[in-house]
Amino acid sequence: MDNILSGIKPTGQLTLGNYIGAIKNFVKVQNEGETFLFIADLHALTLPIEPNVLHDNSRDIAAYYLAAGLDPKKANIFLQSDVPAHSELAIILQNYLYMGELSRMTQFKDKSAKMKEEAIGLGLFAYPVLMAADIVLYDSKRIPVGEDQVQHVELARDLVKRFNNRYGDVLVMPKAEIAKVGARIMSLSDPTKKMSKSDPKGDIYLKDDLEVIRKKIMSAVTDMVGKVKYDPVNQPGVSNLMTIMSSLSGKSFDEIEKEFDGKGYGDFKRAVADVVCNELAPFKARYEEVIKSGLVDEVLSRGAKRANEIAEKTLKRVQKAVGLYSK
Ligand code: AQP
Repeated sequence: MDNILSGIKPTGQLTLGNYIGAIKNFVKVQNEGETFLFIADLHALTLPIEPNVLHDNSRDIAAYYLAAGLDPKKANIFLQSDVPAHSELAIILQNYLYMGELSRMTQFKDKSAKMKEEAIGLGLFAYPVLMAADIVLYDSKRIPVGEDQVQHVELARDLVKRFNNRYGDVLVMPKAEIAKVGARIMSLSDPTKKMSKSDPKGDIYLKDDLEVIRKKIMSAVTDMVGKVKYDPVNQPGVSNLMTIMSSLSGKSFDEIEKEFDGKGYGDFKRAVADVVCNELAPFKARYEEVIKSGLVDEVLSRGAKRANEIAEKTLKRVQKAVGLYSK
């Protein structure tokens, strides 16, 4: 069975996009191979963040992982910063990725677009280098991510090809896996933009009360067409709500279109809100139980122990390949 790796950066409160595009898939794949799920706290430092916020968000993600049904016996849950090999490997791998390719990364362009050049941190630019290190450390072939992270995984693949061409079969080739439905959940207020934890407009937060979630869905932007139809170009708002409904209920777009044929957007939105709240109500209750249980510390330390074992081996292999060894 192939190893599986993914992560979430603790830059803000998790959104329904993170839940559908990432966490739900993690729960599925944990039975299919040894799974490494890290909380990307080093990546979170690439944009300004308060220390207590970073710390609290990191532990919160671990609690949400557990609440979603991730089993620490199957999935190793850990903080990226608890495994020093991530940083050490990134220092080596940065020599095999180039400025041109890093400057073409969409995430870098989006996040730096409104910043003055003097204020753009090197870490933000070099983000994909650290991410490539994250990916290759666990010899993972399978990388379940939302659509926005595919470009970074592709760059990691280029790096592996380049590195192995030069040094032999040292690194395992990873591959991004995206969900068939729900790989890109859009903002409810601007459905042409991705729902993003660092951009509060149009977000549904997992922390939101169910009533707030209901209100947000009821006031989601739709259109003047007046028909529930999957057409992301002409009806992005309705299509986004259909995606949310489909990925949580398992109904196909065809089934949803038939169910709401001749009905108004009010009925449709109420049904979407029901599906979302039915899914999140037990999840939120489990999250509260996890917080009360005090399990998070133990899970993180057990996960880091196993992650360090594997990561150290890969780091040694890379160091040896490039000539960094004493005997
Ligand atoms: N809107 C989304 N739809 C589907 N999947 C999504 N993901 C994020 N937003 C959506 C997936 O969640 C995982 C964790 O993401 P991340 O924390 O590593 O960073 P991100 O992709 O940049 O997510 P955010 O929420 O937009 O974070 P910020 O605002 O900090 O940049 C990834 O698998 C991602 O694809």
